[in-house]
Amino acid sequence: MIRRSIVILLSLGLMQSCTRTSNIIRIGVAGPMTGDQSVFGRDERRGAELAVLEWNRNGGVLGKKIDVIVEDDQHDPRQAVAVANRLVSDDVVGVVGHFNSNCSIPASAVYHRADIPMISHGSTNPQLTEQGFDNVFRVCGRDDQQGKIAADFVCSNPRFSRIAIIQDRTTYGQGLADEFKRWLTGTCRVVYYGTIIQGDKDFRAVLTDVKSKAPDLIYYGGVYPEAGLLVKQSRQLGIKAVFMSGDGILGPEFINIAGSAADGTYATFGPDINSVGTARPFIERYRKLYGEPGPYSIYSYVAANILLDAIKGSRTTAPEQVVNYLHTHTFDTALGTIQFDGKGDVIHSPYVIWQVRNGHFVQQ
Ligand code: ABU
Repeated sequence: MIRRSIVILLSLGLMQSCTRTSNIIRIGVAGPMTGDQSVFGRDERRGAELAVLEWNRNGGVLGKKIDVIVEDDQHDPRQAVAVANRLVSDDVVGVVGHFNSNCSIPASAVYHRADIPMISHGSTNPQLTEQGFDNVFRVCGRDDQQGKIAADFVCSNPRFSRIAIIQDRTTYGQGLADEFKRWLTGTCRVVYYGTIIQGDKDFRAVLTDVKSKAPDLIYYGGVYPEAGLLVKQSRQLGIKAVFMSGDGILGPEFINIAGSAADGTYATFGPDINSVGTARPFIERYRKLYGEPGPYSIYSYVAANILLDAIKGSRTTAPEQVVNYLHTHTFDTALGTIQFDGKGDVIHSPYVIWQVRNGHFVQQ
């Protein structure tokens, strides 16, 4: 027993001394790199890798080269925990991600135990930053904010009073749908509330029920693979109701799946980065390397930059100092100035309304 403890202590000491003497600093990037949401994972990886490329061109951080370790959580909570444990053993100094709230939340407990800062670029469920973990941050907004913006938009339009709500039973989908429902006011009333299962392809049974309630608007809590099919199949069934959802459907994939049925769909998301002056250099460099940025590419780029800024500013990778730096400083980023509140949420998170017009998402 004593001998085993000595071996463990010796290996721990060796590991720490390796980290101290290594010329490399590792950061983790975790998200859905494969599977039906892999476009979000690809955008996340590209955004973070671009940030690291730029830092390395300028000499790295603390005089060390930065390496990115990319992990695939397949938007599966169990896989996310496994991935988080792997990143901890790989000795990363911080993590960008995860993307899906049902992955970020269980993974955050692993990073919290290991004392590693994580900055999610796209997990919007409020619970992520309500756990009291001081190492957890996000650069996107929250679903209680975007749910309210969506409900205010819908209920201020006299066209919409009969509301159907469908959600995909995930942490994100259910949370967003329920926040939207919570903020409905005035003449808006819910005539249908139902669920689908993520991964299913045929939603005609649910949509037939929806049709019988004659809604003016269908609000969906979920992500683009199912959202695209829901819109397409609702039009095939002759449903004329306007479709609306959240940040999980932004991007060309939703439109590719839904086809021309996508036109007129509303969604909530941050402002168009093409109108944000600070985003211009990012857009140019990203386009040169990868083509058009996806909706969350810049958020991942910003998360990686903030993490590295905090390491540089605190002159150490020691988690306590890095986390303290993140909580106490403002960051000039491609998305503008970002400051975190005590929970790790951004102090200013503007949500705006987008609509699909002629096959493209356009900010209203
Ligand atoms: N926020 C868009 C989808 C990712 C998530 O929060 O689950």
